[in-house]
Amino acid sequence: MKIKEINVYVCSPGRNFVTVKVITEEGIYGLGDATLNGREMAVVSYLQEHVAPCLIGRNAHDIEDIWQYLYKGVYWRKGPVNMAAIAAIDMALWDIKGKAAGLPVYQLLGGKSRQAVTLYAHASGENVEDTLDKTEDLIKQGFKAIRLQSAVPGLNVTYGVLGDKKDYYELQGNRPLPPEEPWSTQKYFNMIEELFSKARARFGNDVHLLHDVHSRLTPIESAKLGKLLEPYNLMFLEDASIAENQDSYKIIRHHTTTPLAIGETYNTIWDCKDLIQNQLIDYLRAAATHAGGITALRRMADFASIYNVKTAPHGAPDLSPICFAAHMHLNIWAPNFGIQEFVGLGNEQSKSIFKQSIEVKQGMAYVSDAPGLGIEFDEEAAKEFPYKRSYLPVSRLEDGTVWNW
Ligand code: CS2
Ligand code: MG
Repeated sequence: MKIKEINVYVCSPGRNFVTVKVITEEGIYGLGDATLNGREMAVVSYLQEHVAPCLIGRNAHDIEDIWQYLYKGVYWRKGPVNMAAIAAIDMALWDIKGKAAGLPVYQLLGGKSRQAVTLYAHASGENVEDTLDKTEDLIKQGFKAIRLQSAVPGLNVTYGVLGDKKDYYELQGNRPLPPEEPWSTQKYFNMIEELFSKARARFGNDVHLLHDVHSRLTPIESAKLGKLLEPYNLMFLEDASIAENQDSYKIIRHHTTTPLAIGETYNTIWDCKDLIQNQLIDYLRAAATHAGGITALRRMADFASIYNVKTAPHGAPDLSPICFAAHMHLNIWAPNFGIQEFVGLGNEQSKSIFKQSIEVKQGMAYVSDAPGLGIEFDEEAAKEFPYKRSYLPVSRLEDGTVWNW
């Protein structure tokens, strides 16, 4: 099963996606996602110039050896560009192995630990009532877990809130330069408890509620928020604070029982090893595309399971349907799977490019038994949507200081 060709595609059906196709001499090919929002072309050139030439002629079945070769062989290991490139190759090799075996990837991991994957959907509104109305719609669609985000009065834009945009693609897809967005922790604290107290009053205690702080708070502010929201029994508070200093989560953990989730920006187990083994978090949000693929996420899931940490893979609009497909196989297998973020199966343009076999019903996702990852990529359709440089926003405090977006 020798690797004959590696192609890298960048398309922009509303937002940029980087797709890798590994083709073997037998004609079996695999797909991987290498999308790094705002830095896509760095990964494209990394793959084309530095990774692909080394892999031609290698045995596509040697997934682990190729992973180790790309991880240790670069010398300058870790980091978002390295690991997105390794991730895409890795996903493609698992896809190939599944197709060659005639089995879905989850069977190669160890089979099903459940029949379906629980999803959490996004409710974001211009104010508390608008967010709660959107929450009600999602509950009616059968979702059992919902992430609530609401605009912050006094700030002209807030993370996760669409504003006048019709969807995340329009919100994030066309930023020729980084927009600058304001942040005020005080204004945020003035509104956040109302969001969840009114949500529990309106919907009761059965629905799981989640919230993404998006790294905006210091550890002690996160501790204060966790305590403040304890009466509302969140499933988890995500990215309460940046954890480049993993010890900082000891401050949060000391003060609150609100479960904590983190990890969507992590590239290796080293970014979260201390958080996990010191049981400072409850959910690990690492994404296959950002953290080195299926091989890496399987290892991280096993490590996390030793410390009662569950997986809750990132599922934002800037991860391609190929990454979502990879997560589905990991999620249906992982004994310590917690929940999967879900922002829909894409827009009409992306659906014309990425043909997936996942079924979503009543807030649950069902992986197909198609061999490999169970997804196809239409190269011709992708050509209709060429790459457009686009950036993530930059956050500034009201005094102008750059902050965590
Ligand atoms: C967010 C992401 O979904 C989430 O949890 O944190 O949408 C994040 O903002 C994007 O992935 C950034 O590109
Ligand atoms: Mg997040």
